[in-house]
Amino acid sequence: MTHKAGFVSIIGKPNVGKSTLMNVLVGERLSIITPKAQTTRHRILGIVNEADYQIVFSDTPGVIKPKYSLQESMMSFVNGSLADADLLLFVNDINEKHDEEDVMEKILNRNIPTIVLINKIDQASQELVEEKIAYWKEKLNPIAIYAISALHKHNVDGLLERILETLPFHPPYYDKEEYTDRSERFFVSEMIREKIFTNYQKEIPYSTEVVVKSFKEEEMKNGKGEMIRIAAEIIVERDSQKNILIGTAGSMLKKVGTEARLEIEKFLDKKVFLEMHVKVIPDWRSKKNYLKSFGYEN
Ligand code: GDP
Ligand code: K
Ligand code: MG
Repeated sequence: MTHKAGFVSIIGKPNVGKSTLMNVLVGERLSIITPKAQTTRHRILGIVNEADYQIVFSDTPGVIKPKYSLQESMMSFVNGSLADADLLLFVNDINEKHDEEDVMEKILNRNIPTIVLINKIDQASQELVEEKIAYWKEKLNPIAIYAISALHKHNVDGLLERILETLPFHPPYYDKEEYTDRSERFFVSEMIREKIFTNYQKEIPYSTEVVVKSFKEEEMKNGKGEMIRIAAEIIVERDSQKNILIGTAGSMLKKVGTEARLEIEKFLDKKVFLEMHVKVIPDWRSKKNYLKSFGYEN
């Protein structure tokens, strides 16, 4: 057996750059990225395939103390990803003073080889980088520490090699053609959610879920090739949120729809027709049956 394969979990506090890193490592834009905490709600696999190895990365939600059922489910995705991991990438933001005891507790409890990634060094001095390296060495004694900038793809090449060194010899877990476990419909709903995170303030992003109701390939008229017709439902918790989401004469929803469509067209490499409706489901974030139907199960 000369083929290596394994599961590598990317974990850390919210907003440290986990999703940015996963996309860089996989070379695909799988995970949505915004400046807001709790953008990522699921465990999303990103698979790197080469002739002699397969690395299965898991992007996960940032570790927080759950306050409602949706967040409990988000944390169970984190725990599930830890349970499967051959290797952990513990990401932190060099400029944030998070209390990371909860993440460290998860790591130290499990005895999984860990690499610490000190991210966003593009925004820090060399002194601070050295200080942090010493700090994490002392705190966790990881198998390696890398100071990186995921955003600028800085110091990430060496990381991939180090990951490979630690992975066991094992046959591939997934078909070597696959680069994720998620469907096109899932990524479409995530891209719409990303635009909601970047276009609205306060509680709107956190109160919103997106469900793709239909996804159909159609021949365009005049033999211009194929297009995809997508119908999506945006779910919020209250009528007032619905009004904000739609905006005056539908202006905000139109803006979100246009931005999302452009993103989806890039991703699918096809022309897209996107239709969106807003629906109110009171307190969906606390209702197990809705959470289940939206895929928040572990
Ligand atoms: P996550 O919540 O841990 O998944 O973090 P994201 O990947 O969503 O990133 C959160 C924010 O940090 C986004 O605005 C990213 O553009 C930004 N970010 C990520 N990596 C870096 C980096 O290396 N340098 C800088 N300056 N910003 C970064
Ligand atoms: K984020
Ligand atoms: Mg994320």
